[in-house]
Amino acid sequence: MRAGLAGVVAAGAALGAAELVAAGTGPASGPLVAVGGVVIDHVPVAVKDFGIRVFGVHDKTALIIGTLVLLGLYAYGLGVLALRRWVPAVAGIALFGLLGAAAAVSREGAGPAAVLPSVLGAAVAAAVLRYLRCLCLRDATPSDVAGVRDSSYAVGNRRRFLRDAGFVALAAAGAGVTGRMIGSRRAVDVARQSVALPAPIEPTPVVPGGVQVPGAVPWVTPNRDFYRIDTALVTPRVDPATWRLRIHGMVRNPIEITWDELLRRPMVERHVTLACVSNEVGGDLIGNALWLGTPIKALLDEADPLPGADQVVQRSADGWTCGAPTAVLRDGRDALLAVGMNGEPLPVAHGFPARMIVPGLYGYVSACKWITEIELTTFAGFDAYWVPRGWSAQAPVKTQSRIDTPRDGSSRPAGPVTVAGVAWAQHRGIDRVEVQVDDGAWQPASLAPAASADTWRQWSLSWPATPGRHTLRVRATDTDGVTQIANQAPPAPDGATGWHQVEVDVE
Ligand SMILES: Nc1nc2c(c(=O)[nH]1)N[C@H]1C(S)=C(S)[C@@H](COP(=O)(O)O)O[C@H]1N2
Ligand SMILES: [Mo]
Repeated sequence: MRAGLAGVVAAGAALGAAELVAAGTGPASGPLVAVGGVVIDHVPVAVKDFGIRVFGVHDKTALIIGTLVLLGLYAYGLGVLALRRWVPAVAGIALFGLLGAAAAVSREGAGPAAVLPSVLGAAVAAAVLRYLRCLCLRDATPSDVAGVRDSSYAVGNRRRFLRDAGFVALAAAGAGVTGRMIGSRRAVDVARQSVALPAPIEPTPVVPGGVQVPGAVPWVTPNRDFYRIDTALVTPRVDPATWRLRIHGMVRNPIEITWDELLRRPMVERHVTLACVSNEVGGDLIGNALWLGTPIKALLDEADPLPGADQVVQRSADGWTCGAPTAVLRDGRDALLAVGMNGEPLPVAHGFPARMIVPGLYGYVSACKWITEIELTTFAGFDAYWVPRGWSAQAPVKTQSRIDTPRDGSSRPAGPVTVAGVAWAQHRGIDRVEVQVDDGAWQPASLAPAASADTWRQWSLSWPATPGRHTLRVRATDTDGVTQIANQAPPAPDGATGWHQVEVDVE
């Protein structure tokens, strides 16, 4: 019994090790997937049809499980055999390693390295079996093992066997899971690199010259510097080949689109500034990017929402949800189902392959990354992820402004100092920015041109700095004529308020 178990554990160790190696040599080079692939390609059509008929969409899972069961039986037999006759058992392992290796190199596009997972897996199996076999031998009974010398049936070592076999099994499972995770990560990175983004149907809106003010942050935030906020411990790796977006719920015409169908839809490019509701006054959880995407309004129109469906719930591959007002997504603003960010496919951390971008709403109510589902529902009927956690169900971006230079706590010589920064009121637009030095009068800053109402706007002011410690404050007014209020409120539940200020020492 224990000898057979040793065989099964050794086979598990082999698979775990092989999957870990396959993380480097490609997911198709793992023995299980390689052998499974060969079987699928060579099995008679009648058998394949039977499999699909019986197991439906789970036919591949059934195949893998079937293979595992066969392998388990074979390994059990080898374990028992190994107790008595080591050499034939090793030959049995080698045979399996060769089978896996042969299957792996025969796969489309496989290089010589594809043999490594199976070969190394077989070596691990032999080593594990050799070790566990010793533990079996030491307390096997004569009836178990004919012809083994008496000295081998030493003290009972059942506990040690179970402990070590359990340890090996755990390590194998860990190695297997890690290998698969790394492998799928690589596979999605490769898929992302091979995405050819479609051209927009109209020229990218021209950004007026001078949007960038010296001293302020880059007007377009490079992807690598773009803030990242999400609840994902490990970023979801979504393969575009299997990606689907389902639009359903309170609609007359549910829709499901594939990646290729999405890429064939009309695409536009828009600069949109995305802000996080958790951004403190003066904080940097905000960025501006050029997004390539298809207007979500057209897709929603096709799905034809029922009257009363006032909330569009977006759901991501990892189950996170956010909800935006249906009316906002259909009011004609550039709410995009986005696939590109600053000229490249969305980085994985920013939602590859597809995410939502809605000008004027905070990210937590509108900007679902790794999106796979859109459900028309009501605000009364569904609370998205952050709502039960104390955040507002509806959250338009609040007008805000920030001083980027000079930095808080910095010191500089007396004389003219450029004070500069950014201000934003997405989808309303910034009308005015004012700066206050100490308790003086509010002075109008000069505004850089606006690219659109959906992006932040930079500003600057020349300040004749006199010796001493000074406080600089900024406040913005949006095109509705509403000026930022002084009252300092924390980000929860619907965005911070208050004026950003910095202290500067002038010598
Ligand atoms: N799937 C998913 N999408 C998400 C989130 C998340 O936790 N999971 N966080 C949201 C929040 S709170 C913000 S502010 C934006 C941030 O987008 P970014 O990470 O690309 O800057 O993504 C939104 N989309
Ligand atoms: Mo956020």
